[in-house]
Order: sequence, then C-alpha cells, then structure tokens
Amino acid sequence: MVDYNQKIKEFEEELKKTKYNKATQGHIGLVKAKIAQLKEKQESRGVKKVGRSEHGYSVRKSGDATVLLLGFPSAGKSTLLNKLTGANSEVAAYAFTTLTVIPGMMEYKQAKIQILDVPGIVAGAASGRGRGKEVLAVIANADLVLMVVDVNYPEHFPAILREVWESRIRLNKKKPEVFIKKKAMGGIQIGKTVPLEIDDDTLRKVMREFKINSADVLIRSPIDIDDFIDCIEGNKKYMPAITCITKVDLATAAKVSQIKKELNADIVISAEQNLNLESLKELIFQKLDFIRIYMKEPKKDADMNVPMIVLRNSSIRDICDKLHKDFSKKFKFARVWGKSAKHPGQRLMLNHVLQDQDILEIHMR
Ligand SMILES: Nc1nc2c(ncn2[C@@H]2O[C@H](COP(=O)(O)OP(=O)(O)OP(=O)(O)O)[C@@H](O)[C@H]2O)c(=O)[nH]1
Ligand SMILES: [Mg+2]
Repeated sequence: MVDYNQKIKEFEEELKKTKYNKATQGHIGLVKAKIAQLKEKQESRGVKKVGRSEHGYSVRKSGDATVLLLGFPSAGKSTLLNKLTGANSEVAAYAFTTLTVIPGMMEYKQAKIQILDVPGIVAGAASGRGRGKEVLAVIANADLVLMVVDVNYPEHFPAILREVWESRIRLNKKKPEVFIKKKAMGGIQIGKTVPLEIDDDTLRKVMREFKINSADVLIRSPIDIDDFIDCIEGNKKYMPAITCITKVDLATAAKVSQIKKELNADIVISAEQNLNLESLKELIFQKLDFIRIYMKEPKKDADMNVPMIVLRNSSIRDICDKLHKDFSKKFKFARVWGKSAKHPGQRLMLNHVLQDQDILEIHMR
C-alpha cells in the first residue's frame, strides 16, 4: 500500500524549503496540488476502513441558527455553554470530560440560537485522533464556529486552525468567485476581472495536475494558489467564525492583551467570572447575520411586532420549512413587500431570496 503520509510529509518539507517568488510559484503550485490530491486519497481510504456508520454524531438542528464550540480539551467550552444557555454540560478539570454533543439554547434579541458543546479536539484530530473526525464533521452543519482558546495555551490556536483547514472548512472567508467549465478540447482559457498574484502559467500547471487539460476559467476574486486548488476540488465549506480567549481571570491584563493581539482574537472572556459574556452574545448575534421577515396573512395587515428571525440569504422555501414540515409541498405562490420585491406585493416562488424586513404572504394549495 502507498504510504500517503510519508509522501505528503516529503512534499511539505519541500514547500518549506522553497521561497515563494515569481520564479518558483509554478513549482509551488504544482507541489500544493500534489499534496491536496494525496490528502483526498488518504481521506477516501480512511473512510473505507472505518465505515461510514461509525462516523459522526447525530445532532438535530433547532432554533434559528447553530453555533459550534471548538477548542482543545479543558479549554472551557462546557463552562461557557452552561453560562450562555443554562444547559448542564459536565465541567471538570481533566481532559475529555465531554464525550458527545451537548446542545443548549441561547435566547438573544428574539433569536433562538442553538449552541453545541462537543468533545475537545487535539492536533491530529482531522486524521482521526481522539474523536476529532466526528467533532469536525459536526462543524459542517453549523452556521458559525466559536473557537475557544485558554489564555494560558495560545499555542493551541494555530493547531485548531490547522485541523479545521484539514477538514475542508474555510473560516471567515467568502467562497471565491471562480468558475471552471471543463471542455473536451481546446486547452485552458483564462479570463480575469481582477489582478492576480499568480500567473496564468501556474494556474494551468495546477489544473493539469488535476487532469484538467481543457477548460474555460473565469476568475472574479483576488485568489492565491490555495484558493484556486480549493475551487478546483470544489468540496470546501466556507463559514464565519469567532475567536474567543477564555479564562482571562487567570492571567494579567498585560498578558491578556498581548495574546489577544497575537491571535487576532475577537473577544476575551471569563466564563467562570461572567466577564464579557453579554458582549459575546452580541458578537454571536452580529456574526450570524440575521435578517427579520414579517409574516402577513392574505387580506390582513402584517404582524410587525414579532418578526421571523432567519439567516441572511434565506429563501421563501427556508421560511416555509421553518414554519411547517410540509408547507413547501403545499405552496402555491407568495407575495412580497420590501427590499427584495421589484414592486409592492410582487408574486414570487420558493427559490426567491428575501431581504431584511421584507413582508411575506404565503398562499397555499
Ligand atoms: N479560572 C477559570 N477556570 C475556568 C474557566 N472556564 C472553565 N474553567 C475551568 O476549566 C476546567 C475545564 O472546563 P470545561 O468547561 O470542562 O472544559 P471543556 O473545554 O468543556 O473540556 P472537555 O470537555 O474536556 O473538552 C474546569 O475546571 C473549569 O472549572 C474560566 O473562565 N476561568
Ligand atoms: Mg466539555
């Protein structure tokens, strides 16, 4: 059997030795493409061996959005969950106290936000250490990742980022606008609407490494080589994240602000001492990027007191699914007033994307 790990290591060593510049970028692109492919192969072999059935926790999503707490063992995730939601997840001074997914519900500004406490992850989690694979798989179903870092272990932070990256998740990054249309022949044509660091030659080399020899490529975002490989593979998930440093009661103010700067963290808290927990709630609310939709019944005025809280870019279908499990089956059409409507009361169908403060009237069969 091929030792993918060994090969990946060799290529990574080579990357470390190569300085990035105009002359080497083609080679770097190629090596990165090779690493990406080896990792995919390694991943698919792992799945075969373990069997899908053993994979993953089953968590039912509920509420208006789901936030996942991610951090090393003993970082303070369960303590934080309990404080934010009034849940009762076991807290203890030893590692791996939490062994499964513990949900809690945080109510804030009329939004119901589900928070999931999961086992701690460690370096190597993405390739199966601890319950890492299962934990990281839960992220894919969340709407926001809250990374929890113990102020006394800042070195855990880059390790978490690495595991998340390995799990095909890209944090705080919009999906790059790159469109690749494969063709049977004709070579690789590249169109760009923005100036790029990488040259066309490198892009072509990388694509050929992925066995794409003919394609029309349109690039509308300022991407780097890693972004481009992500776009070719097309299996990455892009989602928002918050970096939170906790247990700041255990460090001096000077140390806290130094670590905050080093990690470029969003907020510092102490769950135990109730420090900055309200600000954290507000930050979670902001990051989730909710919009408000007012429901209206035919021939009646809209209820402007209690909006439905949904994530930005929600469609009429998302609202229907939230109201009742078979609303979208019985759906006939909808009328919309507000920013997303071309004219007041526009007649629209399930795929229409709503905007903040739209008024929605659903007509059923
Ligand atoms: N001083 C201080 N201690 C804290 C704080 N938050 C948590 N702790 C302590 O840190 C230890 C670990 O806390 P947990 O909440 O169980 O940590 P966890 O991240 O859920 O750990 P695992 O479930 O093992 O992954 C416990 O002894 C907590 O009392 C805090 O803000 N300040
Ligand atoms: Mg825990």
